[in-house]
Amino acid sequence: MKNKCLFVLLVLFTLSSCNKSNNVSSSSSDDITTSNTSSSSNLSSESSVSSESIISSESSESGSSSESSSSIDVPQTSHDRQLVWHDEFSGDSLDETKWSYEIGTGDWGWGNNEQQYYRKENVRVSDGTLKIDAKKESYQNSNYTSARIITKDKFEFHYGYVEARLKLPSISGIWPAFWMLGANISEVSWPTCGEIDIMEAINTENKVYSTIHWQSNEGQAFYPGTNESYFILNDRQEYHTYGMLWTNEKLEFYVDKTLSVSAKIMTNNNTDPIFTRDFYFLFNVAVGGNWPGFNIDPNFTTQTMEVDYLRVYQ
Ligand SMILES: [Ca+2]
Repeated sequence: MKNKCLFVLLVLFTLSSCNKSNNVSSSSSDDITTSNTSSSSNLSSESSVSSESIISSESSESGSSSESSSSIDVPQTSHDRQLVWHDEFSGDSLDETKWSYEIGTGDWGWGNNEQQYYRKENVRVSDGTLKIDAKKESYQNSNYTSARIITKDKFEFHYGYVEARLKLPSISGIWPAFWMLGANISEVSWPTCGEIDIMEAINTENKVYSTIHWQSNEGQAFYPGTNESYFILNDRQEYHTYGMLWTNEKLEFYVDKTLSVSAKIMTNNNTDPIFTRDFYFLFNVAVGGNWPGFNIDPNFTTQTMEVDYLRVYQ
């Protein structure tokens, strides 16, 4: 749920429309039905993560693999998937054949009243990981800097199993995110393009959120709400895997192979089937904003989101 009011006509959406609580919940929309479980099932570790060819990171936390996989189709189907795109962040700079930078403050703080200025300088790649550094430093008219990178026009896709291994910052005012936007955003703007938030976290909460946003007849809609779409993680500053299984029927979000949130996509209705189209990835770390608020820790100096890999299987 980052983003994006910047693309929205003010006459239609005020800034507050980016606040989930003010918006139309998908519970009133029949195009998306959902279930939300905190720990219903595990992905077997052999199935989705472990392509033997990828060994750059010791996936020590491969999740519990003992769970029977018969209850969901993820293990069986992902077992047959092939790695089609990935970044292991193994070089010494960001691979710009895969990623582009978004620079500046966007409009209205990227639609969220975010306080940071995004710069290339806040991205580092070293020791096999990507680092996005949010810093307390004055630049242009901002008091903080950070970075936001996207795969728009470089890698866009739909369907498959996606997984990133992340370490997240945790301090009052911080807002790291691993998410996606519809590739047609330039033509139809947000939220018509659709948004898939695979992982978001704010402040020092022990929660990681997964949410989808789209345009409904009533305006911006999203699922689930902030009160129910999270997964409890007491150590988000440590590495965890954040996965998403995307089929023509549903989006399922996983933390360490455990199902967190599921949203069923029904395409045989009168709603634009946006989640059956191409999306692109984004990583960013915002400082302040409508969702985390503006109580930024005065001791904030540098906070880093670290990414070991991002992999897509189809
Ligand atoms: Ca890596």
